[in-house]
Order: sequence, then structure tokens, then C-alpha cells
Amino acid sequence: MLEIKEAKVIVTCPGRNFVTLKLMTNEGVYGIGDATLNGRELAVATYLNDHIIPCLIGRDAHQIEDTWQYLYRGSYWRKGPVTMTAIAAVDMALWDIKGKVANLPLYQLFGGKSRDRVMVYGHANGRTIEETTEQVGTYLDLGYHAIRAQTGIPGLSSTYGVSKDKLFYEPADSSLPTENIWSTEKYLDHIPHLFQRLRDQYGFDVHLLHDVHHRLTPIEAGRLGKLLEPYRLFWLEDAVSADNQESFRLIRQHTVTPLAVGEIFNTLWDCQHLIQEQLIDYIRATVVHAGGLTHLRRIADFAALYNVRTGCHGATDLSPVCMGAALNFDIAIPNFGIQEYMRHLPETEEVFPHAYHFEKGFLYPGDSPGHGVDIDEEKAKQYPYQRAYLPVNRLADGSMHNW
Ligand code: GCO
Ligand code: MG
Repeated sequence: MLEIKEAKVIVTCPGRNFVTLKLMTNEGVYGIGDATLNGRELAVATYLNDHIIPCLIGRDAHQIEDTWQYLYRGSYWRKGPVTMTAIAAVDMALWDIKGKVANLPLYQLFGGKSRDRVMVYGHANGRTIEETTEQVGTYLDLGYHAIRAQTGIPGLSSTYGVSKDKLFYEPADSSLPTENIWSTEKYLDHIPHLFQRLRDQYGFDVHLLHDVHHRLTPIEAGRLGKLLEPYRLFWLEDAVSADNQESFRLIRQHTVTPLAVGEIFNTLWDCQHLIQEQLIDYIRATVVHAGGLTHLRRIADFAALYNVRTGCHGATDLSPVCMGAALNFDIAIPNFGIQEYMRHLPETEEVFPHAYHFEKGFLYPGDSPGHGVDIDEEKAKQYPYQRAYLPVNRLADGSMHNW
């Protein structure tokens, strides 16, 4: 039997924090899984070390489905980001092992390629519409076919999606949460001008996307979707918080702008109604926060029944390990839509050597066995954990709002 013999959790900060699970077998083959939960990293590390690893030692490394059910049903306490991220890490590592034993990249185990490349979108942003427009030009020069555009709002000193460093966007930038101030009125008045400017300058051949980051009410989101219709967005993301899945019905009644949501979803139950009632067009759940490849494939199959396509979250806080797993998934499934790709810093890429590569707006998973990503443990040791938080968001009168 291919037995799980040893497991370790590696916490490293090559420019930002990452948590990685490494599972080793009695036959020497090992697999790794991403366990990073931005701003709550050590909670997942503890969950793995104290509660999961003791149950894994001695188990059959080939029993991926049974191990998933064991960790999900068996713990009694289901769901939630910490639990599902920990389960995802185990699942990713076990699929990695299976691929290595079979000597096949994971997409082959998922049925082979449905396409030969994965379209990605990059993040253009600036403090002003002019700056963002310039940045969109930079991404076009790099070969991108799809670009997310965010801009600063006049009268607000900072907002989501506008970074200091252009090609690398890192929101978790402080050892205690920084505070942003938000105004829905200012935002709604300004954003249509950005997309008008972008279409005037670059035409309609490029896909444009926008992330609202959960800040509107359903009726405000309906209004924004309607205002943006002339600019034909690829999607409008996280227009409202999806705590209440019914919110999307109201948005749908007012706009045909395509809707995407789900980067913070952890299970199929978080999006069951959104998908079944066709209230969204793209589901953003990804491998590390939605229970691993085993569960994400279940979400995608369910979504396919209702014409919902995937658009996996791919911000910098999802490690290259998650990206490698996501790309093997993206290239294999029938209802792939798009993959987010926020570039990692060079020091992150060094700690995580990977088989995937970017070329002219597409990512290719490569043909290494498993998910094709490894961790250099010696290099990882050079970058100790540093506490870092995402910002919080308040209205001008001090009320807490969604960040
Ligand atoms: C996105 C996301 C990110 C998140 C980040 C939080 O669409 O890429 O909204 O920017 O804010 O991943 O950890
Ligand atoms: Mg987002």
C-alpha cells in the first residue's frame, strides 16, 4: 500500500505569506498542497498540524475521495474557510501524488485536455482614469486578451484594487489592518467614465472586467450593471456580498451585464441557488478555498448543467501550488470561462518552481506529473512568516462597510 508516512506544514513569506502542506509516502513520492488563507494563515497551519495530520499518518495515499469524505463528514464540524482550506491542501497533495505515481499531469487524470490553453486576465489599475488607461495599454502590450480595470475615486484617498506597484498587487500590506473610507455615491458616479474611456481608446476587441468587491446593495448593483451595459463587460465581479444568494435575483432583474461571484465560497452549498436559478454567469471558487480539486470539480459539473462557467480566483494570495492545480483543472473541464492571474513576486516564483508558463495572454499548465509545482524548502526557510492583514473599510461617518 502507498502509505502516507509523514506530513509537514511549511510557512514561508517570500514577499507574502504562504502555507504549504507536504505529504510524504513510504515509497518516497511526495505531494504538496496550498493551504494559504490570507490574513488567517496560522489558523489553517494549526488546524493541519494539530487536527488533520495525526489522522493522515498510515492512510492509503490513493484513497482521495474517501480521505475527503473522512475529513469533511468525519470531523462533524463542516464547511468554513479554515476547514475547507485545510481539506483542500490535503486533497491537492494527494492528487499530486497520484499524478506522480501515474507519471501523468493531472489534466490527463481528469479526462485530458478540452482546450490547448487557458485564457487569463490581468489587473490594470491606477489612481486616475488616465493612469488606468495607460496600464490597460501595458497589459495589451504584454499580450493579454482580458484585463480587469480598477481606478481610484476622486474624493476617496484609497480604494480596493489600486496598488502602489503596478504589475504586482498585494492588498495584505500591513501588520495591523489599515482603514479605507468608502462612498458608494462617488464610486457609482465615476466608474462608467472609466469604461467609456477604455472603449474609446481600445475598442471592443479586448475583454474588460471589473471587481466591485462586495460594496453595493442589490439595487445599486443593478444600476451599475445597467450603466455599464454599453461597454459590454466580460463580467462584473462581487457586485454584492453573496451572504444572501437571493440578492442576485434583484440584480438580474435590472441588467444583462454578466455576473461573477465566489472567490470566498468554500462549498457547493454557498452557490447552489445562484447556479441552479441561473443568477450568475461565472463561478469564482478556486481549488484552495473550495475543498480542493475533488470538490471544485463537483461545483464545476453542477454549474455546467446551468450554463455557468468557471473563473477561478487567482490573486497573489493563492500560491503557485494552487495555480498549478487550477490550470490542470481549467484545461480539462468543459465549462471553463477564464482564469485570474495576478503575477507573483520573483522571490515567490523561486520558492515554488513550477511547470506552468505564461505566453501571449494564456497560461499553459505544462506536462510535469501531478500539478507540476514544487517547493524549495531551503529557500522557503530564508523567508520567515510576517503577520499581515487585509484592510478594512468604513463609510465617511465611521460605520463599518465591506472591504
Ligand atoms: C480578486 C480578489 C482579491 C482579494 C484577495 C483577498 O478578485 O483577485 O478580490 O484581490 O481581495 O485575494 O485575499
Ligand atoms: Mg475579487
